[in-house]
Amino acid sequence: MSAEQAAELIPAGATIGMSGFTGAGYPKAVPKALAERIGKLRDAGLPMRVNIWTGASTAPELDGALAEVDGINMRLPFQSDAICRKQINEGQMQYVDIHLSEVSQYAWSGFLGKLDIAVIEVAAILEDGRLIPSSSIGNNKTWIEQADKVILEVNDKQSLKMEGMHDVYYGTALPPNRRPIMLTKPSDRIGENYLHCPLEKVIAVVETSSPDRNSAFTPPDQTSARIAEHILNFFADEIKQGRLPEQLLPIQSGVGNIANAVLEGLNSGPYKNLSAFTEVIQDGMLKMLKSGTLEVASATAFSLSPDALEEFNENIDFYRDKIILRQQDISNNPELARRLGVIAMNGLIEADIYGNVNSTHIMGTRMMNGIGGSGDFARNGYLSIFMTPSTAKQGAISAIVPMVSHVDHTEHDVKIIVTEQGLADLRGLSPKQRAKCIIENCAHPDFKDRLLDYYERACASGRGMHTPHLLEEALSWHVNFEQNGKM
Ligand code: 0RQ
Repeated sequence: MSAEQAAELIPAGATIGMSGFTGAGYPKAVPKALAERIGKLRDAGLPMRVNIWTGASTAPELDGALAEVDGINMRLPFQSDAICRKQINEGQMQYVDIHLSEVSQYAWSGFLGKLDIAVIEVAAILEDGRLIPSSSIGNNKTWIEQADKVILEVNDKQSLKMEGMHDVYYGTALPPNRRPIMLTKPSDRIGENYLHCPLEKVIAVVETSSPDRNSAFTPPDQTSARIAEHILNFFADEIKQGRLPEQLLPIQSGVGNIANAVLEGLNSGPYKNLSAFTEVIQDGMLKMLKSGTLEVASATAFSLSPDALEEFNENIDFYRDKIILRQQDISNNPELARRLGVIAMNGLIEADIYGNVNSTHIMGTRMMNGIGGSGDFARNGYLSIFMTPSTAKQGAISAIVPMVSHVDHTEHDVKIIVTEQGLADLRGLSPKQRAKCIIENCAHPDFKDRLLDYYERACASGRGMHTPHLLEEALSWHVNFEQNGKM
């Protein structure tokens, strides 16, 4: 049926599980048609809102379109849409930020209430009803299983040649019935190539023909290239010290320009046959697979620029056995991240002198995107690296502050912090040693002396000497920014 007819089947107040992860594999037509319907109802004085669960961020056709008509009551988990962000921060939209590996467990356990409808993009429906997933799997398996009704979007712009690339694991369970997940290297396949959906749940099938929409990456600038260089030097030294094997350990890389620059850096380094156990495959990883730097990449989604998407579609036969897409409770699974010894590399908004990291909140109150998968990997990885430029907003903000205004990753989960200034290796250091190491290596020269001064006065204050702070001053840098536009 048409997207408009399918959208009519969604009742007001419904909770909808949508496919989609970092701009890949999201439904292209039904959310837009639903937004149009909600807009018309709103204009007629009959407001309608729905709750939206996804894998992670989607695209303007989904999050943007629904938010624009004020159609989202509650949204979870990770999102990066500008209109959603505005509504979340103006208090109009409820937003629930959950570790990406845990979302399906929340749904299975009933922590989130009932899921009414799943809207899932697939590449094709086979004669026997099995579904060829599209460019992300995310929470699709869970949404199909948990929802009362399912709407399928079949998108002919998703290459049928992806068949065989996915690995959907049907062995998950809730405690106390959980069994070990028998995956011991990123290349292991433990599931099936297809999603299953009971026919009686399917209330609509909508055909679409529209590619995933992602913007291009900006090429690495000097700052991100310097960050990548510090990380590469660190890896080289760890190999020399015998703390990392020559082929490193499976890498996880967050999304964004800096993460992409690090991948570019790895690609131009001496490495061969690396592996990735990550959630998103972005341009840099495709290049690494092409060059042989990377042998295999396990993830839950693509996040490709238009050029990279074209290159991928033209060369799927080359990539098919080198890429495995899994559901996000497996791609981000803490048991697996710990077992495989993942090297986690993620961005941050600010870190404090003791190594606590804020990845989500601007000035402690305004949501940026959400924690995404960073917590899944940072706590459970073998190495957790957080990277950032040392300043933001043309130097008005220091990424290193006396105390973070919100904590996503505690000092216990943060092993390495890197800025373009340098790299702080925090392993085995006490809080006071960490403070000196972070200020010395990571702070921008414009802020270094003030950070040191804060730390020394905190030490001299005669208060607790394990993690010295001046509580009346600890957040004064943020207050200063809010009042004067500069820290
Ligand atoms: O804003 O573009 O308006 O200038 O934040 O910052 O430096 O471009 O870095 O794109 O890597 O994003 C933490 C947000 C970093 C991201 C975060 C402003 C800065 C800019 C972006 P402008 P950069 P990135 C796998 C892993 C959590 C989820 C995660 C993120 C914008 O990495 O969402 O890791 N992480 N998932 O100007 C005010 C500060 C700021 C600041 C930066 N201190 N104060 N603004 N900015 N620092 C992926 C998934 O899980 C799906």
